Amino acid sequence: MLKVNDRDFIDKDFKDSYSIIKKSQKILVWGDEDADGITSTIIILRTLNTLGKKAHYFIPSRIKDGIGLVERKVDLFLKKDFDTFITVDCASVNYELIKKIKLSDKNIIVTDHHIPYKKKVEKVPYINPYLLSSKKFKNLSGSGVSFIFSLYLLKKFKIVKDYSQSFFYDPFNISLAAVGTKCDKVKVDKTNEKILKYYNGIFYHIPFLRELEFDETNLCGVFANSKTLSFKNPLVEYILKENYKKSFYLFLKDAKRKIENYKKRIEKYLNEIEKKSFEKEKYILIVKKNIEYKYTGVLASLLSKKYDKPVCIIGKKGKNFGGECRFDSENFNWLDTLKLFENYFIGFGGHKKAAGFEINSERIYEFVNEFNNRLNSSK
Ligand SMILES: [Mn+2]
Repeated sequence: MLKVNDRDFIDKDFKDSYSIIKKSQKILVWGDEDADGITSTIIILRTLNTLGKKAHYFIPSRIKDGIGLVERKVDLFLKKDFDTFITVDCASVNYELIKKIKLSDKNIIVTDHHIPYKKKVEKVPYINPYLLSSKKFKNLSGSGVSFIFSLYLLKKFKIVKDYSQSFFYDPFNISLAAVGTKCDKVKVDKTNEKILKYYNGIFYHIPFLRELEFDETNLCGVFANSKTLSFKNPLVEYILKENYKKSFYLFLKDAKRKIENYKKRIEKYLNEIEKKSFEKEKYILIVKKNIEYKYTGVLASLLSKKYDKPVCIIGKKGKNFGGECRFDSENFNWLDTLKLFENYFIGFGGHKKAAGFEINSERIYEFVNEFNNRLNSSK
């Protein structure tokens, strides 16, 4: 069991969150479309339900809306009768939209584990390990943050007497926190170790996962690939309603099959690509016209780790081609590197470690030549 005490919740943000939730009539939980985002959403919804609070959720579609608070959807929800937003696993960096929500006379509580780069917005509680005092919370995933927040709330609302009762109050929530922790691949420190102990519980709470012989990889895959469709997220819907009927079984079966196919595809492409040797190159740039764009990021990431070099893979993207470039190193910047070639691109963007571009098929070989001339032929 994870042992916490009042000192772990000493920051004013906890108390302020409590006051906000206490007077809230209708809450919107704003999640994130990945494994710890989805599990966080369910954890907070279950907790609010225990507290007797009316709550709904929204998980933006990463493809259609983006990540975190996104203006179009914020505007839409500001028109509805929610008086409080609670973000989970996101929004630490959405300063302007947080201000917008505050200006509309609504409350917002940010719960997240991503690094904030500026000062917090005034009068907004942030439950974020980077901003909290307790060192125990340092490496929590988004779902870990939601879970410790729920430990606090259950005691504060006097649903339980102490934190150990809080911990075991909703065993499903511990398992969900463990799934998010595992799938988000956060550092396994003492706190996370204690949460991860309850990982196997998920197979008891959702017996279909056991029947369908899910393992860690495809379990994380299913939680990370539950896509929002017309404001609903299938996995959240099934789990929250504890609707363990045939349709849920079929949903899981289909999701597992898709993930396994994806994995097979990736392995096949890696085999094809690695027929060539990359020992000499400083930068690896590969054009694979038969590979669909959606695989290029994962492939580039796997290869860059394996060869410890910057890697870019170009694949088919609609009627054009798209490249995804990866390298996890502090001394390298893919975005700056791509800027050198921007004349070749229809568009490009990203950040240091991951960037991408779109290119017209006629220009690919010109680009590849110049890329190799400038970056791979020297010495
Ligand atoms: Mn997340």
